[in-house]
Amino acid sequence: MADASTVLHTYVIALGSNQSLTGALGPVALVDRALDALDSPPLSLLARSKIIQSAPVGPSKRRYANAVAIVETNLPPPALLAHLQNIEDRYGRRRRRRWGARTLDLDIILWSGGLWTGSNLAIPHVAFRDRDFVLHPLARIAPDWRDPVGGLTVHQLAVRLSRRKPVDHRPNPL
Ligand code: PH2
Ligand code: MG
Ligand code: MG
Repeated sequence: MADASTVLHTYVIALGSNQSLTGALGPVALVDRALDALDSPPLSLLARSKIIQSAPVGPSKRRYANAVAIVETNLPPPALLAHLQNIEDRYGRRRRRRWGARTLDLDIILWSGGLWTGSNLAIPHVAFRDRDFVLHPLARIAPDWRDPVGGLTVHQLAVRLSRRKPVDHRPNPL
């Protein structure tokens, strides 16, 4: 039987940044560096999207640079999470407020193994079906990858999200 370290896993990773680390390392450069880190052992980069700029979702005011990547590795989900947090830390990530501005955010979105539920990790990522900055770049590089929960492809999820009515932010009159 193959031991755990020889099993190859494939993952979708979402990258985001909306804070500079230094004058020369702004959000786009940080996402670009992170893409290099996702192509260094024990990871290899199978595909990547372009880097896009997106309006912030949540309380932070600054625009984001976002991208998605597909990586192959022998790391199972908890070990990959630790590895990604290590890369975030290397690029100056400070864990303060939830959804606060961040120099680098690396989120596991999908996994070739399907579902994973742990105390600090859930795959698929709980919010990815609502995030155009994840679904639209991902639909360009992995349109046929299926959400193991609802069974829709990434392409179908992206189309569904762009058809959905924008949220009405006016106060409720009642
Ligand atoms: N990440 C968040 C919260 N809001 N908005 C955009 N546009 N891009 C992100 O990567 C992002 C966000 C939490 O990680
Ligand atoms: Mg995130
Ligand atoms: Mg994160």
